[in-house]
Formats: sequence, C-alpha cells, structure tokens
Amino acid sequence: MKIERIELCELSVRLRFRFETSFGVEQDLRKILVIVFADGLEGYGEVTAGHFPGYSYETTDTAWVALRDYILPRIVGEDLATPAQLLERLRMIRGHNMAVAALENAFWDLQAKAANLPLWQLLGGVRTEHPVGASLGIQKSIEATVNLAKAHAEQGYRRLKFKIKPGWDVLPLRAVREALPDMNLTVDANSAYRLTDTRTFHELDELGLDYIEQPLAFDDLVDHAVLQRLLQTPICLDESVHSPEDTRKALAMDAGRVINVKVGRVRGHLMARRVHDIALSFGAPVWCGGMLELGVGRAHNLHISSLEGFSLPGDTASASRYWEEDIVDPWLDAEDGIQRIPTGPGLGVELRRDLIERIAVRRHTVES
Ligand code: OSB
Ligand code: MG
Repeated sequence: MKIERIELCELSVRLRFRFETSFGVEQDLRKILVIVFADGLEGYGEVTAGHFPGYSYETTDTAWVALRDYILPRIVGEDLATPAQLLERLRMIRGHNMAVAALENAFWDLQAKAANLPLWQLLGGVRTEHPVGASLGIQKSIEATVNLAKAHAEQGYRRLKFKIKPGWDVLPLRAVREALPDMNLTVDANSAYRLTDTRTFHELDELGLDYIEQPLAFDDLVDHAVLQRLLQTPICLDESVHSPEDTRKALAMDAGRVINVKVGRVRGHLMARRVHDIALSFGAPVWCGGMLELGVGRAHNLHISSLEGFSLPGDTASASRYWEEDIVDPWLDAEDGIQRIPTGPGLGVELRRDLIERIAVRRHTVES
C-alpha cells in the first residue's frame, strides 16, 4: 500500500474523574490521533502517552515532535506491504515506542480494512469477547475506596486494580478485601517502592491478590527478581518491559510471572504479539493494560486482547467510565464485565468527525 497522506490531530479531553497514582494526578489530557490514508482507505491510531512524563519519558509533546520530525517523513510516500516493513523503515529511531505504535496501529487498521477483516482476525485472535477489569485511582479515604470498589463490583467488572503508594497500600486493600472477599483484586504501585519495603510487601502478600503490578523501579528487573522470590503473590511487570527481549529476560530470571502488555509501550501490535508469544511459551499469563485511551486506542486494545494468551481481565473498561463523549461510534462499553470486540472491517469503529473538530487543538498533515 502506498501511504498517500498522514494526519496528526491533537485533542483536548477531560476525564470524568480525577485519576491519582503514585506519580501524580491527571484529569485534563491531550491525546494525538493519527490518521493514515492509502488506497482510498483510512487507518486510525492513537498515541497512548500521558501529557506528563510520570509513567514514561514519552509525553504527548515528545510524541508530536517524534512523529512530525522523524517518523512521518520516513513513511509518507512509501509503498509498504506489512507492519514489519513499516517498523524496519523506523529501525534507526531509538525509543519513542508510543509515537511509533500509533502509526503502526493505524497501518494495521488499514491492512485489515483492505483485507475486509476485523483487526483481531488479522492479528491472529481467537475470541470476540473479553472480560475486563477496572483500574481505580488513589482515593481520599478508605471509605471512598471501599464504596468505589463495591460500585465497580456491582457493575460487573471481573477484577479491580487499586493504585497504591507508600502510606496508601495495606490499610485500604485490607478494607476492600473484607468488603469483597471473593473478588479478584490487584494493586499497581507504578514503581513507588524499594526492596527495603519488605514489611508492606509481606502484608500485601496476605491479601490474596492476583498480582502486584510494578512495585519497584521502572527500569529494574534485578530487584524485582529478588522480591519475587520472597512473595507468594505473582509480580506483574508493566513499566520494565518494552520489547520481546525484555519479556524473555524478565521471565527467564523470574522478575515477574505476569506481563501487562501495552501496545504503545512495546512499539505496536507486532511487538505486542511477540511479547504475548514469549510469555505464552513461559506459561506466564498476559493481560492488556490501559493508558486512559479514547475510542481509537481502546479499540486497538480490545483487538489485541483477542489473542489466546490474554487470559486475565484487561484495563479495557467501558469508555463511558472515562468520557462524557468519545471520538468513535459505537461506544465501547462492557456489559456485565464483558467487552465485545468489534467485528466490522479493521478497528470496526467510525470516527466522530464533528466531535474531533470541536476538541482539536493542533493539527499537522504530511502528503507525498
Ligand atoms: O500503570 O497501568 C498503569 C494509566 C495511565 C498510566 C499508567 C497506568 C494507567 C492505568 C489506567 O492503570 C488504565 C486504564 O484504565 O486505562
Ligand atoms: Mg501499571
């Protein structure tokens, strides 16, 4: 397919809730939509980076510059047959995985549309429904945490994940465990702890959590392996895994036993699939992480969740949990904790141009 034109569109959006994690609070976000034109078709991708470098060094602004100055000029006008060829054209660009992934994802969408297949099928998926969990931010009180947990359990979410940080961990989780004795519960520290916080880890280990997500440094595997040996609860790696090679090394050294696959963090679907395959070969379950995506990113997350090894609920909750309005039709909402993966060609969602027009704050177009 000859890539004729690529459009970037930055959108200003407001989350329905204030989302607090160990690295900060977010509510007003800026997201980049990537639209790729080829053969009379359009493919869509979304940059998953946050607006602040708290989760990763990538941000909306770094992705904008990386796409505009380095990535798009290498792709517009090219005749590309596969996502692998697209990645090969970008091989000399080190890092900036979320920027690259948005374009790679749009190219997959294009290819699926050209083949008249839903994206999940092109990716090798095996199911069209997937159980989902919810990621719940740090609340103002234990009571608020328990109430939020109960409300989400009632909505049918299959797993609840709680953001924790030093000083906000064992007590709220114990209260939630008492209120919901049979619920699948997890915690996500976003790298807020050190190996010396052993007491907290041992107390968390008593709560029957499905896993403890990214307790230690964002760039660490060694200490995670030491910690995993001390715990019954599996460690799930998020920030520390950026590639299939990272996955192999992490699982080989037992730095964790579960992998959170984020399509943006690992440079797109092709690499996400390899991460999945490696995890499967180690017998490690994977699940699809979330980055507070709008409908385009959320749809990509649902399609990759169709692969066999995504055996745990994803952070692919209902769009209406996050947004008053979303940029795609139809709404990607779960019913009783199950998301249906769209079955139309490509992503299987349409862009709401009127809304995009209203919330766009910056645009850039490159033509061949
Ligand atoms: O660590 O999984 C994370 C959101 C932004 C950045 C990092 C993370 C998250 C979430 C929210 O946990 C997941 C979602 O509901 O989209
Ligand atoms: Mg995480």
